[in-house]
Amino acid sequence: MAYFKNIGKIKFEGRNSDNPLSFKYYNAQQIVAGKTMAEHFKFAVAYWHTFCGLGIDPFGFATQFYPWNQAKDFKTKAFHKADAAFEFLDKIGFDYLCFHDFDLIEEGPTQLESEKRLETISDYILDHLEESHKKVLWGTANCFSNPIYMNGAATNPDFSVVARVGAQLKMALDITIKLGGENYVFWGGREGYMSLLNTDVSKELDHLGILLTMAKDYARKQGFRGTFFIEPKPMEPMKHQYDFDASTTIGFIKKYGLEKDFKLNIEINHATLAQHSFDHELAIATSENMLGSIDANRGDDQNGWDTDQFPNNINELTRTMLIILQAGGFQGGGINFDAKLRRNSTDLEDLFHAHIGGADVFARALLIADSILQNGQYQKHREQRYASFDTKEGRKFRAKELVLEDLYAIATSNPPPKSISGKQEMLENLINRFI
Ligand code: XUL
Ligand code: CO
Repeated sequence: MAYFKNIGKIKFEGRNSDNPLSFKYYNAQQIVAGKTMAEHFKFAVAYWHTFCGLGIDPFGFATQFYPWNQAKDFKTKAFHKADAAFEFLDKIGFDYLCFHDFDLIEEGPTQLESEKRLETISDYILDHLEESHKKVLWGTANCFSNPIYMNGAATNPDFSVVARVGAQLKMALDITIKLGGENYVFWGGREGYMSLLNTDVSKELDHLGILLTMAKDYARKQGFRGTFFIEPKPMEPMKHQYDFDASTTIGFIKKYGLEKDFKLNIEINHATLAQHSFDHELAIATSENMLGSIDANRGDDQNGWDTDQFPNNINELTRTMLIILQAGGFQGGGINFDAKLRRNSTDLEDLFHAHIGGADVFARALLIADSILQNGQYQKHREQRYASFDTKEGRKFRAKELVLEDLYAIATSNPPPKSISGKQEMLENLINRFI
């Protein structure tokens, strides 16, 4: 069945086109900095927001009555959703999907029943994938919606729940591998606490480390060669989540010896919830060679919630594309639009406007960042700022060949340091000149 009957394949028409259902900047096959735009971005559609979303918020019922969600029985609904997903991917022209296990089909009353259901729907999705040549950027397990996880999933104080998480992770890994998933994500929505009064933080963090190690070992045994990503978020739904931000998560990954297999999936709106800028999180991740993938969206400047709006800030994304380009791209991942329509955007074509806008703003940011890097003033300024470490003594310091007494000797035998401008405004102007 076709769901988006009045919409054809979205084409690149350039910035002068008046057609809202066309790309103005995203031209999949256009080469920028040695790669096509499609290769730079690996855009993915988030199954949960785009095909499962209903427009519910804490104060209101569903507003988005998509035709693929109307069947009464869960199986038909799952098949319809899959049809809609592949029609959408074909028309928007992105190569990838991301999903949680229970986005694909409604969770069953028992683990075994859920497994049976997922077996059926994944057979159907596999056929779609093979036919369309579309791919799975990453899969994940929803270990946060079911009430059994209200006290935590891997960090639950009850071992029987931890075992249940293990069973669900095994199932989600099996499905991701079956569907050729290129990566696997862990987002710890319930891994944290509501109150420290009832929480043993040290035990809980250990349990999380042990479970992630088990999941990695199992997937490797099954031949999974992709990368595991942890997606940091500081709070929501818990008061405090353990994977607070990039720095905290990198520390966790290293503490549990997972750095060979795990990288980060950085989400824009999670960065802002942690009171960071997105480029801050990317700079921290790339400084450790840990930028695996990103979840693209944006928050709201005034209220600070996880509003998951589609990205549209060209200045912010130019700064982030500068970091991503200089890092040589992502470690295995791409750009997943973990974003949803506002609940009063109720037309089917709004799904297209949202994804078109997201792809265009990234494409435009890529073109701008590439011109900035080709111009070279930006890199030159940053290099010059650290030029003193290229002197004989500066080099020795970086090579750890000096002791504190050497610094004392250098400092006392030289004139006092001069004041050197950081030139922030000049650099801000440089970025704006290219925008
Ligand atoms: C929640 C969030 C999740 C993860 C996958 O804020 O971002 O959708 O991306 O579980
Ligand atoms: Co996300």
